[in-house]
Amino acid sequence: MCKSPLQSRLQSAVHHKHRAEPLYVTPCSPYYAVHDFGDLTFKHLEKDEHFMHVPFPRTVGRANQLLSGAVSGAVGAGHTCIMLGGDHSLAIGSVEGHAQQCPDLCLIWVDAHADVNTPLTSPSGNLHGQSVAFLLKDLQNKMPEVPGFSWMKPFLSARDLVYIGLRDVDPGEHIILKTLGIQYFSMRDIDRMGIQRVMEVTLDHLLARKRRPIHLSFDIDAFDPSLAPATGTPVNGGLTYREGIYVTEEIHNTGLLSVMDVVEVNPTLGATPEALEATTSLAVDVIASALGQTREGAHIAFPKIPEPK
Ligand code: EXY
Ligand code: MN
Ligand code: MN
Ligand code: MN
Repeated sequence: MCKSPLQSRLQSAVHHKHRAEPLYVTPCSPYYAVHDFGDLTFKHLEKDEHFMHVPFPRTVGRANQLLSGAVSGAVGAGHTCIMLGGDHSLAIGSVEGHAQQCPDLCLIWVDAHADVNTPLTSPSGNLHGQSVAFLLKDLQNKMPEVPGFSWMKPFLSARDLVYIGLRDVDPGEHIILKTLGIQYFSMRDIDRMGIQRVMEVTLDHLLARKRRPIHLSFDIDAFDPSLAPATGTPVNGGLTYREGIYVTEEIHNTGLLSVMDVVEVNPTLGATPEALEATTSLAVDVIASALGQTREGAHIAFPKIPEPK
């Protein structure tokens, strides 16, 4: 099977560090048994007219329905699940499938964008900028019925969601964030508070009442474009490497990571092989640190300092 650059890098990284195969992971410290559930094949539906100015609603809806089943199956079988995108509209199916197994999940959305437009606020119509609106119960009466999505109902409460890394929010999204009282940390907040405090408040907000499964939806465009250039909607002024890895380390340390999406890595948009390699290897580091790779080297037990014979 031909693997994407990200899959190959992940495979060798995970192989090297944990003697395993990707992509669904069952923790059994310090090693992981990893099972690759393979790629999902999505058919482009032929009769799929725009809904308002939203392109391909039925095709995207059907793809998400399939993905939802795959994620639900993986989580139901006891795996920690890593979903590699692909477009961030795939988070609709990923979070929905996760919620089938873990209805009390909470969601951490790391992104330059809020992806919470409804079809009525979206400037582009693109569904990758609307994923969260399909999930939120609190927005239900503001969402039209989009063809292709009748298989799902919104299930997430606004208080169960935190954003990190925002810096390109549409005015219609801003009013949604404020009206629903969603907790978010923009890049300005990160500049002001520091990433350590941001993570403390994030985890406190989501977990203080109850420890519960975390869904981490990580859009690679949360990073600065100098680090992750091979992506569709880069925005200047993003997370540094250290800030991004700190986010995933802290999430790992909760012991509650249940499903992780890594999305918007787009190999076709790497201007050079180096730009592509930089983006994919960053994605690998994000995944590895979310799964417990530490900067201190503590992720593999090394029993004692070897002595010369
Ligand atoms: N907010 C803009 C829109 O809705 O069209 C741009 C969205 C980009 C979404 C990327 C995946 O995070
Ligand atoms: Mn996209
Ligand atoms: Mn996104
Ligand atoms: Mn984004």
